[in-house]
Amino acid sequence: MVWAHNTIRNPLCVGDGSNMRAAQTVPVQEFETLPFAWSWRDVLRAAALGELLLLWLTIVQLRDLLAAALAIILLVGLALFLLRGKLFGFVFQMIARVIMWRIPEERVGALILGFLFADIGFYTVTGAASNVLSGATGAAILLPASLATFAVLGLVAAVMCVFQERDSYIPNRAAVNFVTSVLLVSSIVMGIGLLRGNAAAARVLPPSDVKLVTENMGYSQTALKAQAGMVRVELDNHDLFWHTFTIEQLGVNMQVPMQATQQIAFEAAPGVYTFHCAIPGHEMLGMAGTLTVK
Ligand SMILES: [Cu+2]
Repeated sequence: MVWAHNTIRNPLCVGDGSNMRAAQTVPVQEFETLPFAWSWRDVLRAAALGELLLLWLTIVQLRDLLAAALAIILLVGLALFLLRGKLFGFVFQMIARVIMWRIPEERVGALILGFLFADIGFYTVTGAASNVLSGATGAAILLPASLATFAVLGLVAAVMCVFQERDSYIPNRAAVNFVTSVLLVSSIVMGIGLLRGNAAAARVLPPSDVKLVTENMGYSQTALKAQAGMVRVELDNHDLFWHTFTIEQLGVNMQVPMQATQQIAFEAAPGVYTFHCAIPGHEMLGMAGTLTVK
């Protein structure tokens, strides 16, 4: 009895055709009911290509150096993930095995993409949320929200590809549901953001004493001047990253998300104050200056 049962279940058997079909159609039927069949690998590949396209647009439109650096890391991760021993795969395989102690280069690729998407996702999700809440306009919502969408999709897909390597090849409902939910949420957020953004477009900031722009990890001015009393500083952040305008002596700390403009007002007595960006590493890259109050 046991043998007979096994024979029917074995797809390689040359027995009764109808039994064979019955045993094989179970998983196939499930895929046929899906409008699209995506595996986690498909999701990761699509997210990486989508993010790459957005970064490329950002490089061309904003001349953003961070976007260029991220795009290079993304390309390396994607190449390792896709080539799998083909074409240049041999070189990558050798490098990857030397660096990563014989971990297959494909998994190295998924890991690189995963860390990159975690990084991009962290500051774009917080940036998009902050910009939506502050009623920012156009690109201030669209850019972080679209980068965040692909980053969230890519991060989860990369985790699945690393930890469930075998199953990550199989098209599945969870992947399709996840992609559609993320796309739905992000289009709702972008829609709300754009509607609110248009309504808030007329919002005018009060005139400021100091106008600063941050671009490619630098302040537009590093020697600021203002009158004693209430000082108003406006910061227009053109970068893909968060920046701050921080004066520790005065307890001033204005955090500005990517593509956003913010203003802060504070009391300052005559003197020379140093300001800097409080994001780790940015002051070291030169994001610091002085504010002279007379
Ligand atoms: Cu900064």
